[in-house]
Amino acid sequence: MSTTAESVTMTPLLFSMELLFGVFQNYAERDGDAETLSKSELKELLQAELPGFLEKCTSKEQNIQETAKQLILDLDQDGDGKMNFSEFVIFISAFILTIHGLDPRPCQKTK
Ligand SMILES: [Ca+2]
Repeated sequence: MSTTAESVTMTPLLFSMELLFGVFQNYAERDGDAETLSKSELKELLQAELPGFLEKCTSKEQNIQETAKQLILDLDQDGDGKMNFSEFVIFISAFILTIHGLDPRPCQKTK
């Protein structure tokens, strides 16, 4: 499989990178700003693509919307109140480490 007319060999890593960017864009473009995930776009992405994650990270005092908002606040390096792709990748990398047992506290990671 190749990506462009340049006939780049599609490796598993390149394929994963394209998939990750595609998932981000699919949700980010819903409000017309395809470069960032709003709080509600992030909530939709997490509920569809990482089922159970928001629920697991939501305390009794919070609702899921507040958890999504807190995730953005915790990861928001540029302070725009939204999640850009770089911030999304930081979140996903923490999640991958958790899956592989290298980070035992996925929800705390963002705090
Ligand atoms: Ca958006």
